[in-house]
Amino acid sequence: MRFDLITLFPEMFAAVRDHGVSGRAHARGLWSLETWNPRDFTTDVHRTVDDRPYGGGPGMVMLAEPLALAVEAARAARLRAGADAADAPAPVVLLSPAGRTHDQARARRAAQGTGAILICGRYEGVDQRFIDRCVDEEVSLGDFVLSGGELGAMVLMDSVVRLLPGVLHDAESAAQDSFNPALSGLLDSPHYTRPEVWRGEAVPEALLSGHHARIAVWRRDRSLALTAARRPELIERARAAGGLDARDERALEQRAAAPAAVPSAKPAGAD
Ligand code: 9D3
Repeated sequence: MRFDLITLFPEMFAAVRDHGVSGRAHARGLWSLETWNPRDFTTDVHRTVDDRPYGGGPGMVMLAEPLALAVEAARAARLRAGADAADAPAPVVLLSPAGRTHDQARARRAAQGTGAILICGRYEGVDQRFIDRCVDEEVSLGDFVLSGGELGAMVLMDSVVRLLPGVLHDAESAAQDSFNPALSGLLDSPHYTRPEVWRGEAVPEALLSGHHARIAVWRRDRSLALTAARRPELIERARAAGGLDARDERALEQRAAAPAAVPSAKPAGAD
């Protein structure tokens, strides 16, 4: 898998290329990353990559031509490297607050492909004619404002690369397995490690029991309670996908009757 980043800040990508799970996978050759700076595709002495918006308004807009030349260079390099088949070019994706929101389903789909050319915008935006002519899809990270597309592109790549075969250790992969009953799209149960008592707080007794079935039931119940309290829409989704059995439904009913001991997610001040 190969990603080509169109960016004014190529140095930022060391974060995902050189660190952690994605960094290890990169070092092992499971994916690659190339950067293309629109500034290197300018022809004027000032190496201009942006200009003022027609119609007025705040901020600057990225020029179409340096972006288009950078995309064309990236596309040609991918073909030369054999990263894509000539008849199946990788998509050109613009990171944009106006895009469809990235999620795990999109990450899974992208992990089946050969990568992408990712366009990272800066300033107020990108000339719409470049988007119309060169971009296949726009992807957002969610409803908050970033200063540019680079962090979005890194989040997207991290979510895709960790799904590639051989990237995760066996243990990590097993935890991700969709057949793992502890998942089915619910939030994970809480985790504990040593010491058994920390600042007066003990580890839940069930986890110390050594009784595997009892531990599994405890985790499932914590997972259901946490999900019902924080992300009720995920309960609905799991139910619609057939991911909740009769015991799960009973546990949820009991929860609804007896107000749950689920910690608040701190802010909002309900505590
Ligand atoms: C005043 C209107 N703003 C739109 C919400 C302007 C604007 C803000 C931020 C234009 C571009 C940006 C830069 N953001 C991204 O490039 C971006 C982004 C984001 O801001 N939020 C969530 N996902 C993404 S992906 C790329």
